[in-house]
Amino acid sequence: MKSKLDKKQIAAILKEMAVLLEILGENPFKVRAHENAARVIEGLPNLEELVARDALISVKGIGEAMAKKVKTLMETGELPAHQRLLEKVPPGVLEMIKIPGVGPKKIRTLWQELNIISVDELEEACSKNLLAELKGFGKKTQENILRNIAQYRRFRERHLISDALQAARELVSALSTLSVIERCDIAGSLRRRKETVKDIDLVVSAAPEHRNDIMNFFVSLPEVDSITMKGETKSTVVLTSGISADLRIVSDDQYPFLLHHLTGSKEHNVALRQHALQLGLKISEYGLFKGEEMLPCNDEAELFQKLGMQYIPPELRENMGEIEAALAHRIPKLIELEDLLGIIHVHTNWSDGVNTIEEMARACMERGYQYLAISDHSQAATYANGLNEERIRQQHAEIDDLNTRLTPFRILKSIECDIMADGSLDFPDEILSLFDLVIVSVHSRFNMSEEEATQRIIRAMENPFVTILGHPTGRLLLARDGYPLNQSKVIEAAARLGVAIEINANPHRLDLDWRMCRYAIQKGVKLSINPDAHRIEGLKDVEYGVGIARKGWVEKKDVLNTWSAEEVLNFARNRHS
Ligand code: DGT
Ligand code: CA
Ligand code: ZN
Repeated sequence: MKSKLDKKQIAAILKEMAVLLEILGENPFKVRAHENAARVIEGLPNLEELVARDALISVKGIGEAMAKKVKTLMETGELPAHQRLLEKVPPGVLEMIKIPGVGPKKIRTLWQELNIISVDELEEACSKNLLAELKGFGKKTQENILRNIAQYRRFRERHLISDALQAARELVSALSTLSVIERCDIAGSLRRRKETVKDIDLVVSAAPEHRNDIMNFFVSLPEVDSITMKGETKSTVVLTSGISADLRIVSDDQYPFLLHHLTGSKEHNVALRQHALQLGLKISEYGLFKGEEMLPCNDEAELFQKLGMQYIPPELRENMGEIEAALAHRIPKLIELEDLLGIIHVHTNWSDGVNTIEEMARACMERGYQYLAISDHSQAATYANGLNEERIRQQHAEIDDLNTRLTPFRILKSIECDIMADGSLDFPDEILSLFDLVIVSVHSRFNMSEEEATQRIIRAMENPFVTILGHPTGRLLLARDGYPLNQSKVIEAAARLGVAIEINANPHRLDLDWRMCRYAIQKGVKLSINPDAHRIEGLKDVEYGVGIARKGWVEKKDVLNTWSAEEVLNFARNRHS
């Protein structure tokens, strides 16, 4: 049987049940049973196998009833007991759990005492000072909650690129079934591959007589939840995913200008218009004009050409020097997805991943890669079932065996080694020397000063067995800012020490940030575009990492995993031999 949910998803449902039970004021033992089970399950390396053998009950912390629940979740993807709880608690009440500082007990009080059933109502109550006198709250808590609601809103207004890109591509492929549509593209920040986006901007060209039909088709697509605005040339809808999408329709001769305008960024547009004015030209979303005369362009490339400059790839359009570079014909040839020869940094079921080493390796082979570096967690990461020395040796034996069977494909032995609070590493050098390459990352003690955190990371990179610094800032997009870090100093140290820096391509991270990538490559630091995949599907995330790299002006030569396995091995060895 293939599980419908992975262990993270199952644990998330159990955690949510614990929260719901506590909000409902149920037996604390029942609450704790769900919390414990969630924690235990997250750490199990072989959940699927245990369930298949009906052996989950033998695991400490899992009772008979809980084992049944987990089995049902695996087999069906849902659980009646969970559904029943959801019916008892209004969605807005549960949503309040997302506000830091607001736990289940507080939510229960707010709901029971003040009848608050949404984040909006909670905010209103705070501004009316209603929480100041409430038992278990007080003035300070009230202020905290207000601040945290503001931050929650700020995050919620934007979306991860992965969610938006998938939704936008589905809309484009639906629209593309209409034969009356001549051209159709994604524009806006999504086309520029910003790390998060406010909305989806789509552009279509078609003859005027077809506009109505196209708009009717667009607003009645199954993924549309509500229509914000419907007009003949512009409509806005909200998708069921909560992302809002704009569609603009123009005639085909105006298409390149509207596409360019809506791709932005606003700052790029303003600067480009400025440049056009110097040539006696005017650009707008409607066209390129010399006086009253319109200068036709077939596509964006021709538009840039008529402005006397090189084509500027969308990712660079942030008014960060791209216009000057295009005028001087110095736009670099940016890295492309096809340039990646190997995958570095994936987790397997040896630590907190879902798939086996062999499954991950075969998935990479099918996708045309030449090598895969397995980087499971190290022993300090107990929550993620990190590997100790003994398990490392066992894992290496398995990799050696697979390598003889899968050749010429190559599995590299790697580890995502925790950086301890003082900047030392989770393993001594004798063990680090067993690996082909070592990634080091921070996963604990985020509450350091900038100075301390920076020193901690630099100290870790000084170890000669370190090959790559993983997700340098530790940020989680739309959820958590990174620890304060002097990124310039870290980059300068990486350059001096010959350590590569990861562009963690997981859409929740995209860390190193693109704004710093450019500084890194200027300093000669190699970047590594890594999916940090915890399951096969995660491998595709490298696409987002490539987008971020392109935004950072990164070329093929700057990226470690555009090299052959042998070259990557040499890079790692050169640091300590
Ligand atoms: P977002 O949606 O916040 O992630 O970022 P964008 O860049 O997609 O922004 P959006 O959706 O508000 O507008 C799409 C594009 O339209 C934007 O990149 C450039 C263009 N645009 C919007 N407002 C202005 C403006 O006031 N002046 C100029 N020149 N262009 C604008
Ligand atoms: Ca947008
Ligand atoms: Zn990590």
